Amino acid sequence: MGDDATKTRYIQCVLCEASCGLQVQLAADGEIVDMRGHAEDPLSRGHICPKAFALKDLHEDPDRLRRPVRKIDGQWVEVSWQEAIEYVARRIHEIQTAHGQNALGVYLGNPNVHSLGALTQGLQLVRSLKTRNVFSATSVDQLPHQVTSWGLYGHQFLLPVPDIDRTDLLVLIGHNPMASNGSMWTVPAFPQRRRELAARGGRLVVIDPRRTETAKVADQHHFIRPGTDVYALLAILRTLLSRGSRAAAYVDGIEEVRAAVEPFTPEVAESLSGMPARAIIDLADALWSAERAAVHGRMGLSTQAFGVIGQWAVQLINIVTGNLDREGGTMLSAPVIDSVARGLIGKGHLGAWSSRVRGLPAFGGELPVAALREEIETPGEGQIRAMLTIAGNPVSSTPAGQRLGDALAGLEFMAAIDFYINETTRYAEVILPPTGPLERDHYDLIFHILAVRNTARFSEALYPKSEEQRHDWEIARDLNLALRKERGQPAEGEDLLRLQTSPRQQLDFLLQTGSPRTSVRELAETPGGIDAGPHVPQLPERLFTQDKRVDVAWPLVLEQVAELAEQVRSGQVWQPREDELLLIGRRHQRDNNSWMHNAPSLIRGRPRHHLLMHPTDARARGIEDCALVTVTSEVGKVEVDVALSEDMMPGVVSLPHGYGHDQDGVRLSRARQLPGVSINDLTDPDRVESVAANSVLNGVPVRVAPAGLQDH
Ligand SMILES: Nc1nc2c(c(=O)[nH]1)N[C@H]1C(S)=C(S)[C@@H](COP(=O)(O)OP(=O)(O)OC[C@H]3O[C@@H](n4cnc5c(=O)[nH]c(N)nc54)[C@H](O)[C@@H]3O)O[C@H]1N2
Ligand SMILES: Nc1nc2c(c(=O)[nH]1)N[C@H]1C(S)=C(S)[C@@H](COP(=O)(O)OP(=O)(O)OC[C@H]3O[C@@H](n4cnc5c(=O)[nH]c(N)nc54)[C@H](O)[C@@H]3O)O[C@H]1N2
Ligand code: SF4
Ligand SMILES: [Mo]
Repeated sequence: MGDDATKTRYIQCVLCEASCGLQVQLAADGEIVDMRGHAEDPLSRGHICPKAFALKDLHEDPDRLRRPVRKIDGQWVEVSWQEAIEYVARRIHEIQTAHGQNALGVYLGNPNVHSLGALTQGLQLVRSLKTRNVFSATSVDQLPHQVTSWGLYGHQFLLPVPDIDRTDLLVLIGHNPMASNGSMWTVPAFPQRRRELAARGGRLVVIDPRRTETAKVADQHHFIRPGTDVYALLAILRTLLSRGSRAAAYVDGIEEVRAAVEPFTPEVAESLSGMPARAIIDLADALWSAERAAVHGRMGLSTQAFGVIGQWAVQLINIVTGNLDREGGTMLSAPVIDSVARGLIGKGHLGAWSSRVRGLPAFGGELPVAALREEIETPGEGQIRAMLTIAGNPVSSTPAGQRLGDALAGLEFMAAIDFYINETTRYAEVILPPTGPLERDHYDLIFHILAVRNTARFSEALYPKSEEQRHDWEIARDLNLALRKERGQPAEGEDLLRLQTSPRQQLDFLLQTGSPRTSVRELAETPGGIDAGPHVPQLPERLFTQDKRVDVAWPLVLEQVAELAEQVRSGQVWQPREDELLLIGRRHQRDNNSWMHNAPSLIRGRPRHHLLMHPTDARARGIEDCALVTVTSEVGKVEVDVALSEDMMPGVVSLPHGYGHDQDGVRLSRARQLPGVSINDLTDPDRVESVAANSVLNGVPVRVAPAGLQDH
């Protein structure tokens, strides 16, 4: 407890998947006078990172919208909630009536999964819009994970996570948790957990084209040519299968896999990936002989052409070494609210429909966002003529982003649910701003599924919302109700009841029927929440496959593995041209995708927008450190400062994403002063992953030259 003048509150940070518990000291006037990681939190154990302090900046940010705005004659004008909601509902209704339901496109951004109200009333709104043109940040991110879990385990959210607290060998591929704090894996306090791994004699191995912050604390780091992990992983799998298989009794199809990976020798893998054959064999041996080992592949592996094959191979490596569903291996959580078992999240389905223009497959009710621009720009039946974006910034975060922006400018109507006028929402006609993270109640329906320990934590709003504000769930509810009124189909029965039940009440019901049973009240009175212990084995019972077995010989994947083998045999494997470098992304501890650059506490310090480049590549092009260079890809060209770095694999350059805010119409006074460009003005929507069309954001071929030189 604080002294007389201050009050101690326990909340949760929602800025990333680590989901840290925070201890906040409030002065009598409500000012945050101290913030720290909550040491007693059973999941996050006191962890905090610089972004959490920026929650205060976000809360106080004068650029953050608190009332709806409407663009009238090019000027933003504040309007009442009623007027704004009714107007948006009417325009959506008019356009869907005139051109069909699919004429409305929806884009859901990442922060939706970090808001309880977005997952309750927000998703209910999306369903009520009845369009097939739903897109989200999933397809520039973790789609291959979900597809792989669906294909192997029968449910897109049966996602095993490394049991870092008990493993002896942790292998991370295309993942940089020292900066990102973990992903598809809620592992707060990664640095501390990594130190504990070392203290018990365990090892960390990193495979990444950049010597990242995580690579620097690893026992071993291997460079790999971007986009070629699949060859190294198939070679590791092949080497393992030559030793044997420790797959569980519920696993079928190992022999087919053994045959399929036969062509991928460590030597073939070395020639394509740059990872030495010796290192591949040694890593396979280490995985085979470790008592307990866990392999996790993340952004770098997902956002490449063979992202699903790569994620499948990761699962197979864990399966074949006997580490799936085993303490110290990769394990499934048993969350108090089991959104998977209770059917709150669908199992997933692939290709039930396809995008109109390019025929890219839908997964789990969503189309790949790489198809969004062409769906807006290509005339014909089913063309998108209006957009609703919810907590998303696709102009910054999806391939050829600015071209998408140009397409948004040509829409008949666009609305956004967002509290910033940024690179995307500036194209909207109406913006409906929800309350911010400190003004709303929260419970993680998603990240408890991915957490390294079973816990349950409720986070109560630190501040009440002001009279003028609305929560995201209220906006979604009111828009839903207004739309139904427009349609002459008022909401009724269970639907209406759910619309009107606050997320907190819905949560309470879920907690009271959870396991172990608890309640909002109990959690609110328990700082840090309850600890339901470490993970325990749950397979095969928890599988969603019909026969409760795992068939690893998944035809879709094996066909592609055969195709890859054929490409290797015939020498048809894609290679960049001689003058091309491969562009990859990166994250920094003090960036948060595209949207926290207005926070003074985060943009302090040395600039970090640079193109990182190996000195050898720079020398070959006559580029000096700190010079201005042009970077040209198939779709765009940018000018940016270069920083030479031995941490880069030769032949590879890196830009962070979420930069480049200085644009007309963007109302982010501080972010606009930040140097940097958007990497997604270089990434190419035509480059998509082979199974589910996730965007290929890494390994993009580019040419780099000193600025001012004519570039041919
Ligand atoms: N090249 C490249 N591109 C990438 C990536 C990469 O590594 N490289 N990473 C990809 C990944 S992993 C992701 S997740 C995506 C993210 O892509 P997006 O989700 O499209 O973009 P964000 O930058 O997260 O922007 C979030 C938006 O939500 C708003 N917002 C924040 N909180 C709330 C809220 O509570 N409610 C509402 N309604 N709005 C809110 C912010 O103002 C901002 O406009 O970017 C992807 N793009
Ligand atoms: N500080 C901070 N934390 C964040 C975010 C943030 O923006 N800032 N964003 C959050 C979000 S939405 C997400 S999804 C997570 C993502 O978390 P991470 O998966 O850790 O994301 P990145 O830092 O982009 O790491 C991807 C790594 O893959 C490497 N890489 C690129 N191409 C390849 C390749 O072809 N093969 C291999 N093996 N590696 C490759 C890159 O060099 C990079 O180190 O982070 C979350 N946490
Ligand atoms: S790691 Fe940082 S941003 Fe992520 S939840 Fe924890 S405090 Fe928040
Ligand atoms: Mo993400």
